[in-house]
Amino acid sequence: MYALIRPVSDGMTRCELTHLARSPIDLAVAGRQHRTYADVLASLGCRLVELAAEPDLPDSVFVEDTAVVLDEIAVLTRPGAASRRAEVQSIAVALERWRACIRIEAPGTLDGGDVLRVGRSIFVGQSGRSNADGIRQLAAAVVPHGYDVVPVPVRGCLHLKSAVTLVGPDTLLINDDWVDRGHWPGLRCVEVHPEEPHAANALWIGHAVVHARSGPRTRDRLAAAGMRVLPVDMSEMEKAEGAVTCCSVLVSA
Ligand code: CIR
Repeated sequence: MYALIRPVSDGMTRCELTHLARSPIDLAVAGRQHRTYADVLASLGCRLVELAAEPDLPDSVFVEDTAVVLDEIAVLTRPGAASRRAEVQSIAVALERWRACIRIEAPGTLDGGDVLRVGRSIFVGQSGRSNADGIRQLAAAVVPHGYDVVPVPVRGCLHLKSAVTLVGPDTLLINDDWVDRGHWPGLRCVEVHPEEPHAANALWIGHAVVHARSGPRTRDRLAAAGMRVLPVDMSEMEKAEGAVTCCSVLVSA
């Protein structure tokens, strides 16, 4: 497994914000947190591929939003925030080494943070970032490879994966206030602790779950459900509305 990552941008203090008020981001701390996050991925067997920093692209550490990588192809997104569209080019260059790439074109928009794959089903958040045309283009790209695409309404959060992520082969971590669990009738659900609405974003790799240290009560619930949880400090990314899945694009070799 390769993990594409990109260092924190020197411009991150000018990041996009949708649901949070702006608060000071310590770039030095953000850089250290990102390094630790990368070390955790490496400890789980990921081979790190670090892209060049992009000082003029404030949200460029959040590489997840730029691409959807499947075993068969990669779909390069057209992020919903115009300020983020230039992030895609360098990701495209990196991904073309491993996958045939298809691009989402205007007027479509799609953020990778809205895309949750569960087996051969690809759930896509109908968020402020991913529009109907973007979801239609994604379906046109992946249906020929045997996937089905299921649009999912979300409310109160930035992306589908702010509300729900996969933490095991048949287990979701979910915030029921932001998404309807009825979309996944066959799966077990671990619900976030009510005081930790942002804790539904977790990154499942192999036999471990990477999870933000800001969600200790939810972490207890994951541990009680039998998961090996690796907490990482993400405080500065969280001020930019980022979390653990957003900081990498995973590519199976
Ligand atoms: C944005 O609003 O686009 C960034 N500030 C945060 C993106 C986080 N991405 C993600 O959760 N996939």
